[in-house]
Amino acid sequence: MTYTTAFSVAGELCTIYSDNPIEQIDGGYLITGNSVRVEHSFGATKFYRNGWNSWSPTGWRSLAEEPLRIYDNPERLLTADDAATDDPNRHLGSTVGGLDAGNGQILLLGALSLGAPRVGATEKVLTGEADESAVQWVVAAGDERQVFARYAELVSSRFGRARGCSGAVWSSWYSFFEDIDEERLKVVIDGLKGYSFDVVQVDDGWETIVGDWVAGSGFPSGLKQLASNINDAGFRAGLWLAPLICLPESDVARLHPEWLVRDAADKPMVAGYNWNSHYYALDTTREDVQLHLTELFESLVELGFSYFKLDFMYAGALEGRRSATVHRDTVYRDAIELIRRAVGHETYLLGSGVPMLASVGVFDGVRVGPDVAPYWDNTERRRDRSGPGAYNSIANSISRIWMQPWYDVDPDVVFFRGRRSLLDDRGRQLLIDVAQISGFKSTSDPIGWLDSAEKVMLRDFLAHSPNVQQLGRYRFRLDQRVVDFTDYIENTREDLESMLVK
Ligand code: 9PG
Repeated sequence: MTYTTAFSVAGELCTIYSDNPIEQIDGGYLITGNSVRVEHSFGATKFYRNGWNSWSPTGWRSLAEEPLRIYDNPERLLTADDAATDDPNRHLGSTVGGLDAGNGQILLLGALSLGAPRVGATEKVLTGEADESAVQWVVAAGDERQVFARYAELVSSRFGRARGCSGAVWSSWYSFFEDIDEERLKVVIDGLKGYSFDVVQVDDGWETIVGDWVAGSGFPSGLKQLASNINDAGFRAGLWLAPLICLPESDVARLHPEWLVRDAADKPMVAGYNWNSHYYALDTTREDVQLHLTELFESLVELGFSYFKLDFMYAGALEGRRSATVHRDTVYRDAIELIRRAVGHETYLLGSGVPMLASVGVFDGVRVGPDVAPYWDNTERRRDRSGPGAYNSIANSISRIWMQPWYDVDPDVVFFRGRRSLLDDRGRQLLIDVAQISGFKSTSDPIGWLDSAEKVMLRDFLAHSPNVQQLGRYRFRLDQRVVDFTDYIENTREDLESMLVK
């Protein structure tokens, strides 16, 4: 039997179809099942697509255009979105989707449960589908910001909210990338004294190899000394790890092949690509892997780290053969809960490359877009919204600002530096504005790279948190100033040509 409920939004009729009874709740309808349909009459309107993980393309795109997704790059697709459910011919996203009803009104369909929920749209119907039959959905319609807020609140009421506070973060990634060592960081840490940063986070490059989380040759004094150097300078010590993956050359992959998630041919499954290589995922349903992760994080906390940027975490939620046959979303959730138990509630957990929904309630902060870069965009990969660049980072982050009730929304770092940057003043100001809107403040600029005006700008950024009010989809008031991202996000500004890398 099919249950139906009709309602109207912006003067247009919508009808929900479900195999299970439809329950009316405050601000919407609740539906249970592995599929739900909402017929609409908005035609070729804009569709809100939410990508699966931190880096996945997210935002509004007309149904008349080609779907928002990663094109012509299967390696990037596997790393930066949900390759298992990707469909080049459909407007389809993960967990939540919406349609623009006009006049500031939207129709939203969002999942309240794990089980790989997806939302797709055509000019006639908004569809929810999932792997599990007990998935709960909400349909809500009305004012755009109120509808997103209602959905966000329903999710938090089921998944909780981690409440750690990061303060301002200095991260080594966007200045030195992997080229870090203890001497170089000592100079940076010295320079940061007197600036009101809370965390100095050492990014990728400290470890011997991805998978083996021991200090590499650039850190002969070891991790305990590194944490002490940071803590003694008055900052919390932060560390980057990708604890659920390993490169094929790592000790963990070579000595424990049985720890790896397997593919259908019973070979170690390729979980993604980076560092000029493919890499594997750990089977976190195994007790020995669980023990390995618990010991790893307990020891890192013991050494003095109290902030972790956990990266490439989506690999723990890929489809694959594991020792237990639970749904991949549950596998992931269990793994991050285990890490949370090991580090305790005083430690700040920032997720990057994480599935957005399954991370709610465990991570204190989550990266909501692809990597920023000191240039606006790269014309070589215009059809890949997941690549590094200021445009991609800003477009995703602003489109996910409504996730603030779930965790701190990390839009990635601000570049204050003029040197080693192709961003002009506008580009820099947009990054500053996004960071102020999100409230998550970070940079990678060593103080020694800044001229005196840039140092003043950085100090002002750290000292000042404007009152933020969202006025429209892409419009905000920061204290008395109105910032409008519309022309930038919709790519309707000709004058940004100068900031493109060609
Ligand atoms: C360290 C970096 C930084 C950065 C992270 C992450 O889709 N991709 O192929 C992809 C590769 C790398 C990447 C993001 C996406 O960078 O976001 O801040 O920590 O790892 O290696």
